[in-house]
Amino acid sequence: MARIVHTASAQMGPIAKSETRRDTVKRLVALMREAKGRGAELVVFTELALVTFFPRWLIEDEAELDSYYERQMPGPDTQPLFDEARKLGIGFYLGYAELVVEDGRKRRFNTSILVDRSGGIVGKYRKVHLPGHAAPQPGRRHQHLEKRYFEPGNLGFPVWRAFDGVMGMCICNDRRWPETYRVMGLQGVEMVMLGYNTPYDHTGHPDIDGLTQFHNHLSMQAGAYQNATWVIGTAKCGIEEGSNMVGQSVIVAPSGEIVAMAVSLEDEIITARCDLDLGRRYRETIFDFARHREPEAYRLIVERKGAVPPAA
Ligand code: CDT
Repeated sequence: MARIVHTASAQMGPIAKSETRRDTVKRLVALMREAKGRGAELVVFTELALVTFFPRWLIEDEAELDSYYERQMPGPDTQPLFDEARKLGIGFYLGYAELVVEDGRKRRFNTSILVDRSGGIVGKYRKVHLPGHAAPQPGRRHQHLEKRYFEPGNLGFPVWRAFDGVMGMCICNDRRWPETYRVMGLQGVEMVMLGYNTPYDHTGHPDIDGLTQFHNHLSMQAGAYQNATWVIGTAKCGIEEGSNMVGQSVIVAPSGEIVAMAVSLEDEIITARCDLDLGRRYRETIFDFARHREPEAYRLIVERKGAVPPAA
């Protein structure tokens, strides 16, 4: 029997600094309802979906910084999302800033969860590849202080059996790294969900920044194709507190083809009928890892670090 997951990407327009979490959750619930109305059984929200992208500022007051984080999930403000999911019978991916006491200390992670159709948490992922800086950079209009506000994720790249398939998660900058997809690909992932907040000026080099949209799609399409997996990429976009962020949320098939793409820079639902068996024809032929990967060769190359002799 075909394993079809009707999936939605719920792109978000800007979240103002002044917007309350409660109001943002109302927006998420409205998007969830629209996704369900269009036949989706799984909706992918964005990275840090509950608040404005606060790493763009240096925040020195700890109480202010803490206010952007969730201490429990669900908590009082996010419970309506879980209640609605259960009522509608729709699952979701949600990105948020997580504050926990672990190993006897306060720890901060850029986190996502996967929730099933009954409102139960299936799995949690913590962002591994943190971009930006730990200290403010002089001369930049907007900072990108993820290395200051988060620790690298300590949960690896697990996959979960859910929605009749093998599901994986990553977050924003992770999508640019082949290791992200390959570690999940080696575990047989069939759908990778991710959210992103990508300012157009993220490198500070105009020639690279001019390719922001291209690189956004390139990384997700390559990750999908090379690992025979669906990739659902959901933006927070538009001009948020003066920072211009890329949209073009996409649903990418295991062929690497984009099958749905957002066209606005606002809250917008896109959907696709994702056949989880579509990856098989790649996994059993060109990307049959068991037959064609050469782990021994990779190991030798890594061991011979300096294989290219330094110039005389
Ligand atoms: N949020 C996030 O990870 N954004 C990065 C761009 C910032 S780099 C300073 C991204 O890879 O899209």
